[in-house]
Amino acid sequence: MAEGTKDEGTRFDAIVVGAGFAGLYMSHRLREAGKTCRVYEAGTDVGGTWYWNRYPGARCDAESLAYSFSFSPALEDEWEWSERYATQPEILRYLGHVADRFDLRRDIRFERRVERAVYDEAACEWTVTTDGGDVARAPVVVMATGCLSVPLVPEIPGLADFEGPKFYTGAWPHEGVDFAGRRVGVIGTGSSAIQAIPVIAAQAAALTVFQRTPNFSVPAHNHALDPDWLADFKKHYREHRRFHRLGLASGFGDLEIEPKEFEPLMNSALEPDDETFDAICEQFWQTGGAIFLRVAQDMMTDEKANARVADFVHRKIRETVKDPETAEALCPRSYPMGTKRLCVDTDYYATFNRENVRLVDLQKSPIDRITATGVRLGGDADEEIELDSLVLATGFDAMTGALSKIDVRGVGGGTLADKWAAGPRAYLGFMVSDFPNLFTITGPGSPSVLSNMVTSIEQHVDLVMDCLAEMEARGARTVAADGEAEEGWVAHVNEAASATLMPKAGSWYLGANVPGKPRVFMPYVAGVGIYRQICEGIVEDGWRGFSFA
Ligand code: N01
Repeated sequence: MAEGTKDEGTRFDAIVVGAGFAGLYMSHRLREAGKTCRVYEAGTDVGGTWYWNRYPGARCDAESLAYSFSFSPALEDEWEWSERYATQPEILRYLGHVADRFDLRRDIRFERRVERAVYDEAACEWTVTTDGGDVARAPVVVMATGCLSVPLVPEIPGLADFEGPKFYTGAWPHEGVDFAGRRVGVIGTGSSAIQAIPVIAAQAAALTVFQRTPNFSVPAHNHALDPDWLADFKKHYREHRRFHRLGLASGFGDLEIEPKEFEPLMNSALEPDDETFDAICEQFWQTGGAIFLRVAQDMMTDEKANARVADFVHRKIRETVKDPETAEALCPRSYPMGTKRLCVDTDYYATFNRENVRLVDLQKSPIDRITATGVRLGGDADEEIELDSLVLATGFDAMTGALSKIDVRGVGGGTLADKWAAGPRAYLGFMVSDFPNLFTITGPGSPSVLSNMVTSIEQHVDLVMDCLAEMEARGARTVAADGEAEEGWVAHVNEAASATLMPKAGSWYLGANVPGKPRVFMPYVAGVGIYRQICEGIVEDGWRGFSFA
């Protein structure tokens, strides 16, 4: 339980849960509008996902000049990003700077995990309680809880028996970990592992990577930002930001090629002859980053087109990884490329050429159990791998995890957990019917994790402020999503996903990584530009689908 002053029935205009990008910007906008606000944050400082994910090699896979706030040109001007893709410590420093610059810390209570939020229909007010004993009331609650903030503990027999240190990438020790001279095992090969593995391999005596499903990864081609280039870029920042908000790239950036060429280069990956096809793919590969998925218009809709691009990546893996068996095991084949989150790496595949690195293909040799001193493989392997340290890069209960952990009770005392028992339902991913005056920043049903999160966060926070202004203009005390509008939106989100290859992988987008979680494709696939236009249309139509009372 946290020390310090407690809120004891204190009333605010709004309560914000979380002090990452979303919570910070939300509290800034509320403050600017003259509203009182309390932010509760479980960590000891600001940062959200960047506070917790401190594993070696952690950096953002959206470009720093795009993955940063756009609301303040002065902030843009004064902050100097040092690299194309910022490291976790640099992003955390940036968020600390934002908190100080806009004097946001005074509204934040740290080391407070929100446990309950209960709506009182008569008073049109929420009561929020924390594990630090705070009780606070506000007409408005904003959930800025993040999409990837609840690390998963995998169900692997014997996990508790391991006697050496265990580290979760999503909750890494703040003091750092020295792997020098140690025999390290990494379980998982998602984005976190793919960033951590090359760095751990360079430190450890031996590294064993336990891979259940190989992931597609493209090179980051990260580099320091040239000060002259940066100064020139900043002259056109507004134009770039407009592109991030409205472009097809889901706000990711891809600054080295935009805004001049943001259309995919191939209408269909099936059209060009082999030489042209390879040359275009190579151009994208050399550019680096998640833009690779835009190499062809039909990349995410046509399985054959996707397979042709995947084959290019398989060839790249085979060219890089010297041991043919390891190279084959690293080639993803069980799902179309991009239907699991594309990873962006620095030297991931080349790391498997190191003498001290071994890949264990769990498809062939599954983990039988974890023992006190290592990992026992079953199947044909029947082998025990001795380990000193274990790294679990096993992912998150994504998008709904953080919200489901809070006991949220809306109209009639109904809980959010019950409402979402068969999968999340939210209007625009922004409000949930029966939960008036409660906003979900980048909630399920919005582009969120398929976009540059900062672009999407700013749009949702601005929409909250517009919604509060509309309430005031109408003299309303409550706003709520209509059940029918919500049903329609959920159907549209599913339909949009079904028109693509996205549901074809057992991904965390679908909740497939969490045993027992209903399989519903959670993010909205159509991109930030289209989503923004839809939201603007709804507002112009007098907030269609929302009821003010
Ligand atoms: O998690 P993941 P992550 N036995 O869920 C494996 C964002 N992010 O933390 O695929 C063995 O992707 C699991 O295997 P499988 C980004 O959006 C961004 O890496 O389920 N293995 C998988 O390989 C990303 O997508 C950045 O078969 C087990 C891995 O663990 C998201 O966070 C950096 C297992 C989990 O991969 C999540 O990434 C990092 C078991 N029992 C993360 N259980 C950047 O901005 C799970 N696995 C760069």
